[in-house]
Amino acid sequence: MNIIFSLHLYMRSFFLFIIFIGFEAVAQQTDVPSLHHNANFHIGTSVRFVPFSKDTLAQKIQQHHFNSYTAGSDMKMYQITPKPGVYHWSRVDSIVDYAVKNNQRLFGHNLIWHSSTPKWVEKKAKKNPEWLDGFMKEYISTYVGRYKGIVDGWDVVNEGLNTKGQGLRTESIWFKSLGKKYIEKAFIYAHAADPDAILFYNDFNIERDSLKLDSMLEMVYDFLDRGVPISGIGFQMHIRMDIPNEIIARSLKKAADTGLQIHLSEVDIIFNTHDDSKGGGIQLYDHLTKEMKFAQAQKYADLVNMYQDIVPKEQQYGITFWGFNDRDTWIRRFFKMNDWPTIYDDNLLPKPAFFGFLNALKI
Ligand code: 9MR
Repeated sequence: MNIIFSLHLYMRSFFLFIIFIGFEAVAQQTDVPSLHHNANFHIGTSVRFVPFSKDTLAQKIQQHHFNSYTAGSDMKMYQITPKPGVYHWSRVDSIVDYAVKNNQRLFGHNLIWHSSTPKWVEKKAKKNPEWLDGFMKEYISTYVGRYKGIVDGWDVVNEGLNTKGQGLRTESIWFKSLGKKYIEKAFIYAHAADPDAILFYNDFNIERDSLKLDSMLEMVYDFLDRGVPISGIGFQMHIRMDIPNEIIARSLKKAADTGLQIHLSEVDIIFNTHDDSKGGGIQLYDHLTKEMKFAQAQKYADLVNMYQDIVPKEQQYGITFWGFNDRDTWIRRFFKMNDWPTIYDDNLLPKPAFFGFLNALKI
């Protein structure tokens, strides 16, 4: 398979090169083929609704390329229930209107995540750990129930595993209060509220950290054995140029072997590196050269090829970018470093990365 795979990639890079020469000079924001019209699976992006709803150019591009919408933060717990007993639905309702109007699948990100748990919930759970189970049940039932049949799938639990290596994230308030059972309970509550929703476990670095991947798979197989209603695995896929394709391919294969839906849920590709912590960027490259742009195009193409070749069609839930342009990327804000991880540039023009991705799509 390796030789055939490499030959296939080699041929693609040749065609890509020809296409760049033709397109780079003329490409306008939406004067390029639509990604989702050229794909067999959903193509999505995360969106921050507040700046986005006033940004007509970003909307035009988003409507042109994407048929799946993920909220970057607007649907997280700290937005939904900032105070005890209070639910803020109005922004989610506006997002639903936007997605429906533009024929986009709405993906729910996320229900339970240690990082988006409001302070008041943490405080209460510290005093009374058992309270958290009832709260979780009510939160998930109310939220998933309200958008039943509207939100297509949910990241039910996000980043429940340790940042690196084996095991669960034991310092999370959810684990501390309820033990490892909180994960399956979240799936059970979500399934009860909307039996048709596709329910994902979502995490980062599982494409490259084999110990972390194996911990996740152990959990997934245990859930499948015991009938816990999990239906998908989300690979966030925040990758770096130097993460070997062979490692990513092996991880995708292992996950696809579960038979579950596979979502590349937060895709971007950086050149620099970081230590996974806020402000932890390490600036290796401070400007983007033509060679780097083309290498990134190839990496985007490789990713699409691996997804299409390894994940069976009926398990391809889709590919979602974590923001579609370098101007708005979370990478710069979060890691405090410059980088160019996405498919559109700072001026909202398509990059070679865009053409790499597009050209690799098969219909
Ligand atoms: O990109 C998101 C950023 O705008 C938010 O401030 C942050 C906290 O809610 O979350 C970011 O998105 C994260 C996602 O929800 C989970 N995986 C990692 C993403 C980047 O930090």
